Amino acid sequence: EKPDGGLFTQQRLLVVANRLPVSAVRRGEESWSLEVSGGGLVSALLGVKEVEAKWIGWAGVNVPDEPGQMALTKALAEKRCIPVFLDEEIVHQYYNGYCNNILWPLFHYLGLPQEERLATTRCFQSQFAAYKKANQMFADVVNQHYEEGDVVWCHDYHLMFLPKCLKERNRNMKVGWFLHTPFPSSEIHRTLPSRSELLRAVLAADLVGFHTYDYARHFVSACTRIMGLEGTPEGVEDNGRLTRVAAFPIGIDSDRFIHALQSTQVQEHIKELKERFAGRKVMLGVDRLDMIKGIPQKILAFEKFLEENQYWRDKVVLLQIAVPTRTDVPEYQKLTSQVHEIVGRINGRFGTLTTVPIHHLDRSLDFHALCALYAVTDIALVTSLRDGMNLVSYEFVACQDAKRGVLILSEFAGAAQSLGAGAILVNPWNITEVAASIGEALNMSAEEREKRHLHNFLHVTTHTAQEWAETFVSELNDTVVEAQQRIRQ
Ligand code: ADQ
Repeated sequence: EKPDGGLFTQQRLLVVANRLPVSAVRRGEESWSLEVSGGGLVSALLGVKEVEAKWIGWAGVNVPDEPGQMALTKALAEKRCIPVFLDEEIVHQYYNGYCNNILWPLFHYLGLPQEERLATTRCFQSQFAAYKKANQMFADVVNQHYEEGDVVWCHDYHLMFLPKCLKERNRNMKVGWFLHTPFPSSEIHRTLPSRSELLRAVLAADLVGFHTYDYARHFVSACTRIMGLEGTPEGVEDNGRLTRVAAFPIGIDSDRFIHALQSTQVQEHIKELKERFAGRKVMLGVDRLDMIKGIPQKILAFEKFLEENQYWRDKVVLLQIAVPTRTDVPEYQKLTSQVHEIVGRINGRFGTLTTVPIHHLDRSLDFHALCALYAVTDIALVTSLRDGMNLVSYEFVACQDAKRGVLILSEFAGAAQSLGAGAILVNPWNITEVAASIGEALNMSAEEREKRHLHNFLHVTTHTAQEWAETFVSELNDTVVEAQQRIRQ
């Protein structure tokens, strides 16, 4: 039983994230159609037992008029979602600017091109002001819906200011914050002009969570080195108040994938794919088209492999599925053309009249098609330059119980810490090493593949998204109870 017994059994969870797990399309002045996205976070939170979850976030659309806002609010309420309305200027400065142009590259150790760095430095103050304003707008909506005893769980780098905004209004609110990206070394974080203000805002939370122990350690070091606070095994202490800091590695809803494999839709896709690629080994990459995913590096490594292994040229195919994201940002447009150019060159070089070595798709696949692809794959290639965790590697393992394929995994993905023993770990910057690992995977014995797969499958099916969410929420409840006990003593 939980320390706060009865309260926990009826507890409500307010999940606050930049984006709601729905996409909204306007059909008329007061009419909206909504599609719920079934990502890992959604199933994770639906699976938290004894907690009723509500979502608070931006619906991803600009709704300047009141009738439209009211109609959308009503439609979202049926999906347990509460909207935060952000206007275009705020979205531009807060979301495109501070979040995606400053924090995202910084947290993934990616430098900006020189001219952009200077431009970013110039508009830094206005973007940071918009960031704080947007976080305050999220806090206002949380406050309107908060009831005593609720747990408030803030997500990701978009909302680092939120814990402070919430606690200023109500210091008894139970507030947790979780970061889905890496937290970089303190030497990187200290280059950020608003470094201390951001850290202090996060420290207002009761519990701060990261995917890995390393990210948690980097965060604690940033607090101690940049702000002179005290780091303890439990977290960070500031003037006698402890903020608990810990690692909570996320997982996936593995049952959803395992059950889907039995469905006729997936079985039909599998049959088609097997016929299509008969006689060839299938290698797979599934990524959002983002700099952090190391897609050009992956394709260049594949080229090197083909260059050095003539035998395999017509016996292996790389399927690279890349969903475009942030398509209005020039850097992302450049990345798309770069990938297209490399793929075109390699297909021109190694293709024949009837086959090409790389099939590249710029689009998202539906869940069943994705499961089928994972199931027919012999080698998954995850070459992120940095990645908080990387759930694609988990999804691949969940769908591989029949085939027992090999996972080639970047050592810079959080998943390297959990699936490292079963995968072949690589440095994605070293394309010679990645090319060699493709050869190793293709030649790996069935026994070795079996051993590695079973190790990873056990991990993926026991460290699920539901377990992740449950552990975080229960730890947050315990942390608050312990803090109250300390104060009473
Ligand atoms: P992402 O950077 O989005 O997430 P990841 O964890 O791999 O990265 O999740 C991507 C999700 O999108 C997966 O569920 C995958 O199936 C889906 N997806 C990707 N490409 C797709 C395609 N072409 N078609 C259909 N679906 C596709 C951020 C962090 C990660 C962290 C997660 C969760 O960057 O490091 O693991 O949050 O915390």
